[in-house]
Amino acid sequence: MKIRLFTVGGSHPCDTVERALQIKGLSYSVVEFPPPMHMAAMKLLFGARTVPGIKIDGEKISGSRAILARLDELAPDPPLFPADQAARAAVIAAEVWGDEVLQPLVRRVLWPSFKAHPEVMANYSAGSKLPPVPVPVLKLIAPGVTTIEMRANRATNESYADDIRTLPILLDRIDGWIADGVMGGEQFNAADLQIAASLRLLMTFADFSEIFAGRPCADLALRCFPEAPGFAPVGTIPAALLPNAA
Ligand SMILES: N[C@@H](CCC(=O)N[C@@H](CS)C(=O)NCC(=O)O)C(=O)O
Repeated sequence: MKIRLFTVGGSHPCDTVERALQIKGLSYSVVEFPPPMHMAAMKLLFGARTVPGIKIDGEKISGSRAILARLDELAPDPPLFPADQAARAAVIAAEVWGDEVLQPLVRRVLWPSFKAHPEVMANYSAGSKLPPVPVPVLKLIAPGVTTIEMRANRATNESYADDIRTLPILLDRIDGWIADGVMGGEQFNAADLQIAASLRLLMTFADFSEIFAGRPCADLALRCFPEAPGFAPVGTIPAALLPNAA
């Protein structure tokens, strides 16, 4: 099987797919685009402007969930979805929530943070295969890039404050799935990969360390993604927006 994965460095749904490929022991190559250039390139190549996209022996698939489902058909072992119908439905429900609720929230938190602190953006290119952009250049292009990305992701000052305030409630929900055995088993399933990638990216923000402290979902994210490029120091997110750690 010839597999080419189309990504943006640091993109959490791209990390989800890459981890699935690794778990299944499939070899692949990566084509990485710089944001926001990927939108036009992906639209041209896949008909949809988002990453991840994948080409498997010429077959094009766009979207992390569709890709994981296809990978599971092509390489069933180890499975990303349980065989039992009820367990499978629960994993898919959590995976869909991770894709539709948590994943966009992460983008709505990330881009306004980068807009306010362009110097932090440079930390997130650590895992990139593209040549590094010097910090002065990054500071120059950051207003344009972050404005385009905020628009594309419907991120506003209001959504920023709301998303940060409600984060602990979302983490409670994930911890509930872990307690119920839907997520967090020894072998990672599709919901683990989808949700843990988002959590791991949020955990690169030192301001969230108290919110994540001692949570089973934080352990899962670290187990799933031991390494995560990027670091946002304390103060990247205004303290006034942070909810009480308790
Ligand atoms: N939820 C979809 C979409 C992923 C997505 O929105 N990816 C972002 C990068 S993390 C993107 O390409 N955004 C560009 C855009 O919204 O046009 C998936 O999991 O594949």
